[in-house]
Amino acid sequence: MKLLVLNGPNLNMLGIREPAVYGTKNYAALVDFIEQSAKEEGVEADCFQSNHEGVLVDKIQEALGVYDGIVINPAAYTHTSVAILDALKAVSLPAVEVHLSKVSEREDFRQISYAGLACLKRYEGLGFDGYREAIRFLKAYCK
Ligand code: CA2
Repeated sequence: MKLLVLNGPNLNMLGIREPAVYGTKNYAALVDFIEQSAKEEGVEADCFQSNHEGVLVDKIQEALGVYDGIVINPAAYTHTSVAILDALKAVSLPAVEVHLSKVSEREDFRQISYAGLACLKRYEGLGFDGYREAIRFLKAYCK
């Protein structure tokens, strides 16, 4: 089983600013954590991060026929991107939304999730652990 793990804009800045919201560990540590979690679950996972909406859309489209599922933290594009929603719908792969912070308890403008409309499940506020939960969920779902 092969999963694509997508991270959106500014997540490459993890550990550099806003440690109270996003933690102190950096993006490389997140990738290590995801790869380790996938290995423990006997799943293959490829991680990709971009600050660009269209690049994320391209990656989702290219996932068709290659991956069994998508774990996505669209970051700020969560709340704005109909293009990412449409891409997820277009490929129709099982997808899970992850957020490091507890988005549902944050600002009003973060309360809409377009990508979430095409996702089977959401993990929020669990920090890195949300990605492991998403991998576990997709492994069980795809059985
Ligand atoms: O909680 C999450 O994972 C978010 O997807 C993170 C996004 C935010 O726009 C979403 O509402 C919730 C922001 C990612 C920015 O990450 C930073 C990391 C370090 C310093 C500044 C931003």
